Amino acid sequence: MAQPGAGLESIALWIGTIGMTLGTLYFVAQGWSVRDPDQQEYYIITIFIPAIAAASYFSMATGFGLIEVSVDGLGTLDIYWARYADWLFTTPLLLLDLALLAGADRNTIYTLIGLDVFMIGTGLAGALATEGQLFRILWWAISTGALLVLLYFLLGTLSEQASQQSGDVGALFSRLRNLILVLWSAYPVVWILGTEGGFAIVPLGIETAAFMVLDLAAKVGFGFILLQSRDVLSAAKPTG
Ligand code: RET
Repeated sequence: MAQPGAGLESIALWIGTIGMTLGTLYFVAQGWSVRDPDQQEYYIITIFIPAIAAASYFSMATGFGLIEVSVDGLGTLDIYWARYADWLFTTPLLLLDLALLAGADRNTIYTLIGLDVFMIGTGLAGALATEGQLFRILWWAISTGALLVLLYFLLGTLSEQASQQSGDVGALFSRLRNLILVLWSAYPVVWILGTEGGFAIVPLGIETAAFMVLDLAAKVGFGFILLQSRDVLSAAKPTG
């Protein structure tokens, strides 16, 4: 079975495992005494985000989450498929947190989550594609297109709906939305510069460390900011 490379690759995966586990435990401890159902909703969603990632990182650190893919013209690539399993569930949960805060209507939530699942699914297709580098890059372009439309909806429709919330809710929403804009945009860049894109400008060890830092910030950092503002959470009201 494939094993993670020694050194930075393995260290990054174990830091990811420990960081996501600690993040999960911290959110559980913080949410233990919360009785307001509206606030509990955010805790439930936000606890599953690092919990799923902790399992995914554990699978990657121990080699289960890694496969070798033989690509025409590129040879054998080490592909961490478990990332996509993680992202497939956690990125919709992150969007759901943000949409609840914005008081988004159902159709906006479906659109965001649909785009997101499409983005991760086509990204996985690119990671597993064996037909040559060009096809991997085409999948990347399709996935990145979905990300751009998703970010456009965050800045447009969702921000418009959030603007109908009280000042505190709106300010928290803007902070978290901006965090997503910056962090999520970095993922396709790491992917195309890293080993998946076939250029391998960034070696797998550095790529693994970069994804780990991004994942911790996008999950634990995001949850930390969101759950810190308990009173604000119960002030967010559905608009649609
Ligand atoms: C992929 C494939 C290449 C194109 C694009 C991608 C986008 C990934 C994103 C992932 C976000 C992950 C988060 C994880 C939470 O911790 C799949 C790398 C656009 C945006 C936020």
